[in-house]
This record gives sequence, C-alpha cells and structure tokens, in this order.
Amino acid sequence: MLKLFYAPSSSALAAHIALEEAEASYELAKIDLAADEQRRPEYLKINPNGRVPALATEHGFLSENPAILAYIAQSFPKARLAPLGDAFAFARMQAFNNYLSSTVHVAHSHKRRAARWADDPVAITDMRRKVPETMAACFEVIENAMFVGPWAMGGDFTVADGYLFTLARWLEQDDVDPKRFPKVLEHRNRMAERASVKKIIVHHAR
Ligand SMILES: N[C@@H](CCC(=O)N[C@@H](CS)C(=O)NCC(=O)O)C(=O)O
Repeated sequence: MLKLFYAPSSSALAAHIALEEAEASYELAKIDLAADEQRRPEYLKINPNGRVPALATEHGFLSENPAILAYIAQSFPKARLAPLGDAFAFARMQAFNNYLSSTVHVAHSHKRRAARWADDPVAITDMRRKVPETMAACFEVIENAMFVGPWAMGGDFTVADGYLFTLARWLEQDDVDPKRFPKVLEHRNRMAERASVKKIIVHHAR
C-alpha cells in the first residue's frame, strides 16, 4: 500500500492529485510543518532532506515531486498520466516538472525560508521582498512559453497539471495577481473543478 507523507496545501498536493487520478490505493500521513515534524528523526529516515512530499512504496521511500510524479504515472499506466511511450514527450514533461520544483518552488521558498540562504537580516528582508517579482517572472515563462494548452503539456492531462495547479495556488500569498496569467488562471479554475481535486481538496484548506 502506498503512503503519502504530506502537509496541507504544500507541494505534496501535486502527488496527492496524481494518486487520485491514478485511482491508487494509498494512505495519508500528515506532517505538521509548523511543529517541525519534518525534522524529527523518524521522518528523516523517510526523507533525510526533511521535506514533504515523500511516498512509501513497496520498493522503499521516494522523495522529490518530479520523481514521485513520474513513479505514479509509470506505476499506473492505465490512468495515462504521462506520455509513457514517447521518450521526448516524457522528457518535456519532466522538464516542466523540474522547472516547477527547482525554480518556481525555490523562488517561493525565499519568502518563508529565506534564513536558509542568508544570516544577515537585511539580506533576508531583501530576499523576501523580491519574492513577488521572482514568482511573477517564473509564471511569465510558464504562461508565455511553457504552457501548451489546454493542459500544461498539450492535449492530454498529465501529472504536470496537478503540479502546476499546486504552485499556482500560492500566487496570492506571494503577492502576485493571478489575473496577470490568464492561461494559468483558467487552468487553475478548471483543475479546481476536476473530480480528483474536489475529492481531496478538503485536506488542503488554507
Ligand atoms: N524539492 C522538493 C521540495 C519539497 C519542499 O520544499 N517541501 C516543503 C513543503 S511545500 C517542505 O517540506 N518544507 C518544510 C521545510 O522546508 O522544512 C520537491 O520538489 O519535492
């Protein structure tokens, strides 16, 4: 049985959506980030990096959203959550997911986790101040260059859609007006109406 270690409205929502879309059997384990549960020794055995999501599988634990999403898509091929027979299309989906993970998510983290990158209070304040600008710049690239439509990667829904939805939900809290990105906003609204999302969103109240 798969077990998803998650925190409400964190990036783990992307994996949660993928599990629902795959119609997988899974359990949830909530990690309280405010209580720093992600740094407890028991959890560090699951993900030594002390982050959610993590996925317990029959083979062992997985961390990092792009890896978890690819694993779910490949483990449940009937759900058609990725272009499995097309190496190039699969790699493009991975490029999209890795951009979300390594660039967009990191830009967002400079608000709450700025102290990871600097000690000087002035530098920390400056990093936080820049988040609306860097997040908007990231979504500019998604809106104008990466998002194909109607789904992130084109005509077929993929695990990238749940991931984009997850990070697009953070725009307001990062002081970015989502109306600046009409394609992303329309996608976000459409995703919110999807059966999988409606079923699980109760776990991701903000
Ligand atoms: N690179 C990781 C990032 C995961 C991550 O930063 N998750 C956040 C929640 S959205 C977290 O666990 N934060 C707790 C912390 O930073 O201590 C991924 O893409 O899965």
